[in-house]
Amino acid sequence: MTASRPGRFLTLEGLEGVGKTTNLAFVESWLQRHEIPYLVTREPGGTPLAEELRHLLLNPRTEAVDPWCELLMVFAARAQHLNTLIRPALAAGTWVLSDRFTDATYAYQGAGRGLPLPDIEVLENLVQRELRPDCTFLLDAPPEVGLSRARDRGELDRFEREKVDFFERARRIYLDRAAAAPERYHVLDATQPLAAVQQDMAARLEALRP
Ligand code: Z5A
Repeated sequence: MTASRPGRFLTLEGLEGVGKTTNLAFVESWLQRHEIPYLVTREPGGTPLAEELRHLLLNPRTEAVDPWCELLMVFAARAQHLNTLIRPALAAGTWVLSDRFTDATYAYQGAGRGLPLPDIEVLENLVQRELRPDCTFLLDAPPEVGLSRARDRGELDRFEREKVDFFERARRIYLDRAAAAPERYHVLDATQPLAAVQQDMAARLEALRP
């Protein structure tokens, strides 16, 4: 995966409120300390057009959103993000750190909405071709942990309004995918204190250093 480009592609995944944003700042400070050029981005989003699509995806609306429409919007945003931001950065030797990526599509549109995983894989291959993250940190916790953190924040987005079993299914897929490709995923117990989570992350980051 890394043979033809010098930058590393790292992603953070997990249910809402598990600490993706918090730990992203930790990875960022690790990259700064090691003087590695990097950019931080997120999905859906990462470019002005993809951020507009994010807004359309997350905002609660009265019209029911068809799951296929949701899936295609996610991949439309991803195509823009990948081709205008991520690929050029990796080619230039910049490490890319993304808050969520395609694993979230398997979890939310696949397990959550019930769309067939092989159809998601078709879109993944079409849009991404060979590109996959080099390392994915999966912050794992029962849905109640993150949802209570998210609910403390106030206004809920369209996904945060889903019931707990939607998130249970999403969590299961995340863990299944991680178990199937342990060389790519690093599962972290997000119920631990932050210091313990980050100690675990630092060890994995050291292994990725050029
Ligand atoms: N989505 C999709 O459906 N399909 C896709 O393909 C993609 C995305 C890419 C984007 O939300 C939504 O898009 C997402 C799925 C969908 N659905 N939702 N909801 P997002 O990623 O922007 O938002 P989020 O997942 O809801 O993230 P978040 O709420 O910002 O949570 P977080 O970043 O994981 O957590 P945090 O903000 O770092 O931490 C939350 C609080 O917990 C904070 O006060 C921390 O200080 C605290 N915290 C964190 N870790 C700990 C530990 N270990 N102990 C104690 N307290 C902690």
